[in-house]
Amino acid sequence: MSATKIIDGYPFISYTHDSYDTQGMIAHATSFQTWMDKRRTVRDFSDKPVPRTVIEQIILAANTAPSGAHKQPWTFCAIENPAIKKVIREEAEKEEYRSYNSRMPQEWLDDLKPLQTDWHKPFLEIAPWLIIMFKRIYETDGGGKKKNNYYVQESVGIAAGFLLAAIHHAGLVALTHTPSPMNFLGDILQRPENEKPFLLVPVGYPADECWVPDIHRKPLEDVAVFY
Ligand code: IYR
Repeated sequence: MSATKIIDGYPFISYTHDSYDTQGMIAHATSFQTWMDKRRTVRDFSDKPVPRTVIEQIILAANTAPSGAHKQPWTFCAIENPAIKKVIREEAEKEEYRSYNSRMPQEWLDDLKPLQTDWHKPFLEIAPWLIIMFKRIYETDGGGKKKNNYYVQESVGIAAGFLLAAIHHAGLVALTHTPSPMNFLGDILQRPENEKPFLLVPVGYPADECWVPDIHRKPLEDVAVFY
């Protein structure tokens, strides 16, 4: 049991966690970096089932993300029902067809060519699970009074990062998919007015034959400045 004390009327617990000597720290930091660098966004999914308990643990890991005033302004909808996945695919493809054929400027389409994406989204039905993150803009108290959450975009973005790391850690793969506009997700899943779709993440195993673009990550000197 950790020590507790009351500060200004609020409970605090003493905090300790694992730390390492310098060599251990370098080894941990380096091996984590190497392991994270193996994560890839995947579009070729297997339909092999993934147990619900794994998805629950992944969501609970994402739920550990820090958030503005610890409001945890997110809802994770986990979908394995084929009928719901089918409707989501149909609606997403309608929007994506319009995007690829009239909404996205040529410059954007050119930027996507190396990824070879198009409006077809079969993974929305093939992947065993779709996790859809909703951001909760506000909460309502018992009397129906609205209370805005804080730093919602940042908080949900961090939770999405944790989610992707948890999926990778479980030995599964994911795609960060943002059909645009994606309001149809709230309608299909009958989400309340205070929730807006943030990110659609198909989760599963990679297909037996799975190709990903030969992309490379920027080197440290291009992404970091030390003062
Ligand atoms: N939402 C579309 C287009 C798309 C946009 C970006 I920026 C990407 O990195 C990838 C795709 C789609 O999902 O195809």
